[in-house]
Amino acid sequence: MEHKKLVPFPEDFLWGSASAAYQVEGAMEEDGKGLSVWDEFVKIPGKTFKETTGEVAVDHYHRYKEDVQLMAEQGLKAYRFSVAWSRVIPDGHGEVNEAGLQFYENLIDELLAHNIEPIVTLYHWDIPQALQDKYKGWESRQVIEDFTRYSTILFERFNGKVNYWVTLNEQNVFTSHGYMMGSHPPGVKDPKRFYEANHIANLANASVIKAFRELEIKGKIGPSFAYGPTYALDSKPENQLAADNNETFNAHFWMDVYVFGKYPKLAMKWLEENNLAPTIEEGDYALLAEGKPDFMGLNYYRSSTVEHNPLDGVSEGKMNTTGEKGSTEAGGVPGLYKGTDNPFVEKTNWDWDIDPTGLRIGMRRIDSRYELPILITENGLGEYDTLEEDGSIHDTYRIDYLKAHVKAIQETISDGVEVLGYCTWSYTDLLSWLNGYQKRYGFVYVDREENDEKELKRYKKDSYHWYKKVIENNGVTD
Ligand code: BGP
Repeated sequence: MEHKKLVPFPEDFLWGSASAAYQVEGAMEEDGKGLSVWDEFVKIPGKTFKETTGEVAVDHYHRYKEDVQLMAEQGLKAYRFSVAWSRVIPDGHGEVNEAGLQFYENLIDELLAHNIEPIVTLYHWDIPQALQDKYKGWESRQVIEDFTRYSTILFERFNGKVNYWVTLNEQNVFTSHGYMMGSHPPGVKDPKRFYEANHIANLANASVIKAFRELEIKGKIGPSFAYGPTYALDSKPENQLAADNNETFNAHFWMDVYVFGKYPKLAMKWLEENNLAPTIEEGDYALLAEGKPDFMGLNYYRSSTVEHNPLDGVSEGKMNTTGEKGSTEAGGVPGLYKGTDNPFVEKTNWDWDIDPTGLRIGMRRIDSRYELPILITENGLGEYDTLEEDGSIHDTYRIDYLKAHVKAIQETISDGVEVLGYCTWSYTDLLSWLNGYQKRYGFVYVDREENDEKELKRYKKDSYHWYKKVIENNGVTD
């Protein structure tokens, strides 16, 4: 569908950028912060690229004013960040640490003073280690109450200052990596435990949204979901079926629960057949039904392409966490689908498909099925950057990537889809969970390497100046 004339971006469109606590803050044990599962997990040899940790990260905890100053100068309209649960409640369920809350209040006030809308993520993967030790974190229903209490403390403290709240960041990613692939904490590889923990996370998500409504907190709330559309390799019906399976099991399986309060029938049938269905207790569906969000937060990086996978076909693949192009090995689920190469798109050095049209397709699919406004909570390009001697960084490839995605958003708006805003990933460079510091995403370069923090000095990349203009011109990219 080509439009003769593109509809302009809405006047109040949120041109933003994002980060997450563990990836930027550092100050691991400062001002009473408790440890999170990530603080501990990264100590296990071989889990992260070159054993990198977020102990110091990019020191945003101490440099937040400098970072907000850079945002202000750029004209940024919104900044999405996450709160570290263990900073606010060090052991996850006991006493509140006022110094932790104060840090976030200072950050929010600093943003507001510069007319930057704070978008607050309640959970970006860093559950307090104490809860992991006490009751296995997301595997116990006790987490529902603890997570709701923690969230309520934030709602009440920042009510009126924060208008956009994100509940769980990429529930599909933290549960599948944490319990199926063993690559995120708690490092478990057990499909049964994965589906159980995921169900509990669904209940926690709904419970927090329910509390938000009951307390009549101002603003909008919704999850951030990692989604990219799935394509079939070709028009062979078996491959189309595989694409269908992938959408059902990797997208509807979460978004249906958020919006409709139930799992897709097809997926539940398969889970039951394979003895993997989560335990549903009385009252679960009633709670899920009360968790309908105000928007769908969308983290989009890439689309994926699949083909038929026989019952004795491949399962586990291999991730590229080194930046050696071509080192990914596609995985799948026997009997459902397997990943394959899309010959029509370019890839990054980490083998992620670059596909701006995929963003448009994805948003249209979300719009048709869920009829909710979309807030793009992440989108960006992880690449190697070079700091030149004069302090410049010529990241043309990032500008190209972002420009194409901004255009795709405008086309999607022109298709009639409601899009509230666009947060790029990320504002400053930061720690990529499994890929160290060399996989950079920011508008602002941070001078540090995997195991050398240097001075953590900030430099504006070319993309910084480019985005400044995009914001000034409300989406006109050149
Ligand atoms: C998303 C996460 C972010 C961020 C991003 C880039 O899944 O929400 O926290 O890390 O992906 O991914 P990566 O760092 O693996 O390149």
